[in-house]
Amino acid sequence: MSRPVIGYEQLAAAVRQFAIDGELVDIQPLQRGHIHDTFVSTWSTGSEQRRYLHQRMNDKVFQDIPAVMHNIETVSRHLWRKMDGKRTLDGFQVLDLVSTREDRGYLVSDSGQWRTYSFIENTSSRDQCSRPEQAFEAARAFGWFTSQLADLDAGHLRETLPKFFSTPHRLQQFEDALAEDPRNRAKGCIGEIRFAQTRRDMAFVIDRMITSGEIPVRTVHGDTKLNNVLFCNDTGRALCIVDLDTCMPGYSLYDFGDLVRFTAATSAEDEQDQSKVGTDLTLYRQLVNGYLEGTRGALSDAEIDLMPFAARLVTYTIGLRFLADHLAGDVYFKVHRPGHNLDRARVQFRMVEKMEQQADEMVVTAR
Ligand code: GN1
Ligand code: MG
Repeated sequence: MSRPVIGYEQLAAAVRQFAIDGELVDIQPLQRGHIHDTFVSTWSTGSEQRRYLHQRMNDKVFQDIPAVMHNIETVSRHLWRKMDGKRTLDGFQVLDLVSTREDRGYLVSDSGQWRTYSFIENTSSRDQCSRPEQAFEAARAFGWFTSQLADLDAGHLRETLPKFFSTPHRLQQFEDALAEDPRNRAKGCIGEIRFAQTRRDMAFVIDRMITSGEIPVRTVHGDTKLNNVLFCNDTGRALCIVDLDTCMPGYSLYDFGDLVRFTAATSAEDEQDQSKVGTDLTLYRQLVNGYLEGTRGALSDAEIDLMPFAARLVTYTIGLRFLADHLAGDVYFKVHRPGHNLDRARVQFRMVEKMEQQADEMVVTAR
């Protein structure tokens, strides 16, 4: 989904509305995510320079921005309260939302709806692991995040994107897009459509277990890509979880499954060379161990047993979303080349296939 480009003056006008001291020195775009437009600004107060991260939120995707910001503020407040004035909690930092000069949590302006965070310095994010311990660290961080939110009443959070985590819902969206086929693209992806259809039974497993009470509803992060973890440049450890857009009631294994989908992948999410696609089992084991460590005994035996299944299910689910968006004409995810969403869908489905073959090696025995 492409959005209007924005000129420097408009950008500067928006960021100046936030309660930031000093003089604006520079604003640079930051390429991250498929949804929002992100920028980093630098401000000078005499000898010191500070940076801030600004996002123009995508209000086509998130049609209820007040609800999104309510969730982010609720989750952040919950974590800040636990920090009790300290800079870190169990070694993790928490995102610091900067208010507008009118003391609002976000800005509504002619150029869009904006939010701002203090930039967390001396950290980096990555799309791939350069060392297996990074997978452990990322999973530990997301597990920790879930365990810290376990005592937050999920009823306080709004469902900003209805049925976001529901695979049956994603299957329905895919089937609707296929039935309509507005761009006449179905004929170009028969193999992927077949793949999606032959695995449809898998879609209903988790929903059934939630309904029967076999697994609980928990507040989840909802977008546990490796690049949503900031690593400390000095220690190499995970320092901060970012992108709280999809913090909503869900099932915790969604987070674990999405971690595997992205972090244990042997290729990029949009790799065009199918021979590179797969799941790295060393990284997978690190993710399992890190997630168990981070959740600190909070997961039930049933949830732990489902970890390999969740990896396949979430990968399949995101594949359905990419394929549905390709069929619908690229209306949701940003695309940077023709067929981009189809490439992404292909990678997800190939990973599912590989994980089906690796099922025995993915069983979790540790508790
Ligand atoms: C989107 O924009 P980004 O990268 O934070 C999407 C996630 C998908 C992900 C796939 C709100 O996240 O659900 O898993 O792309 N976010 C939304 O890469 O739909
Ligand atoms: Mg996101």
